[in-house]
Amino acid sequence: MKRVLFNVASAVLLILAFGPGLALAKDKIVLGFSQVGAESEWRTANTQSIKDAAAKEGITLKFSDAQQKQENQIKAIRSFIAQRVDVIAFSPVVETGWEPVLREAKRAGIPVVLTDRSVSVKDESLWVSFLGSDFVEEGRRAAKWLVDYAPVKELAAKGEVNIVELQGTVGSAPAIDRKKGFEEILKNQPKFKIIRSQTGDFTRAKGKEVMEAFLKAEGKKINVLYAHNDDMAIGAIQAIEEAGLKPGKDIVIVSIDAVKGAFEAMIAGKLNCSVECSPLLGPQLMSIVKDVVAGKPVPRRIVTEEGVFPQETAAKEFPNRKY
Ligand code: GYE
Repeated sequence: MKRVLFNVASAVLLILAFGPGLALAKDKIVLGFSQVGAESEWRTANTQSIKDAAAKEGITLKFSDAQQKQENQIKAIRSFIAQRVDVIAFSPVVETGWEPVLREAKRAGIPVVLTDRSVSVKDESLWVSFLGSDFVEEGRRAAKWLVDYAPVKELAAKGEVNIVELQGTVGSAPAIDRKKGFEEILKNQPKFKIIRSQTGDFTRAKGKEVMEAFLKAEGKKINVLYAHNDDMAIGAIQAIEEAGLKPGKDIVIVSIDAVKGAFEAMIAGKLNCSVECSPLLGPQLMSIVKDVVAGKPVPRRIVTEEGVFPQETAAKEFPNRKY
């Protein structure tokens, strides 16, 4: 009897000593993350934030870069399902076309968290939480800044303000919403006209190429450039300079993201304003992932907090920027 008791006691001790460790090893959360690509400074910072936060939280991250292609994201998500990861998170390149693959994830019992960009699906039970910015509000902020900017006000007092718009990736949430928010404010401003609008796919190279075409078609008529992200604005700045014009002066430029490259352009006087969109979503994403795995309720929508940075604030703010 004594011996039996002794054995039981040592078994309990063994479990106490190694149990939690064993449990931890087994319970290490596996997160499958499908990223849009590496199209912009914003995206690179976003990827870094996710990788750093996963490492910090001891979450095993399976990371996949879709090179801006929806089909690659669908493949990645299917492979995460096959590997039976604990949670799938992704930043959907476009809004539509996700039902089939999200249904597969649901059937496999794997919760899906949306980060940065949202999807448009009828069945809202296909995802558990969406963490990211309010892109419509960013568009509104860009337009509000523009109509209040003194040199533009002067222009509007004299005549029309001709705007060209560089849109983000066709069908993506930020391109759709940033256009919508901007137009919503300008609707009440009859002097402000969007004379050309085309996609530059959120990249510098495309932003430059499309701006060249705008300049060829409209030349000196262009008063303002609204770019859906800083990278396209930076590409366009090159095109404007090559056309012999002064970016930030001959053409007023407002864009979105507020990445370091935008601050450098503002300090150089070539960009007039950048509306902030934070890519540092990693820490919040990991906390949602942990809660989902623990069966805790998570908010359906978490909106990132952001500001607006006009050129005159750039030099002071630059040292504080983290991306
Ligand atoms: O503004 C742009 C990036 O989805 C918010 O994607 C993101 C956008 C960001 O390529 O630079």
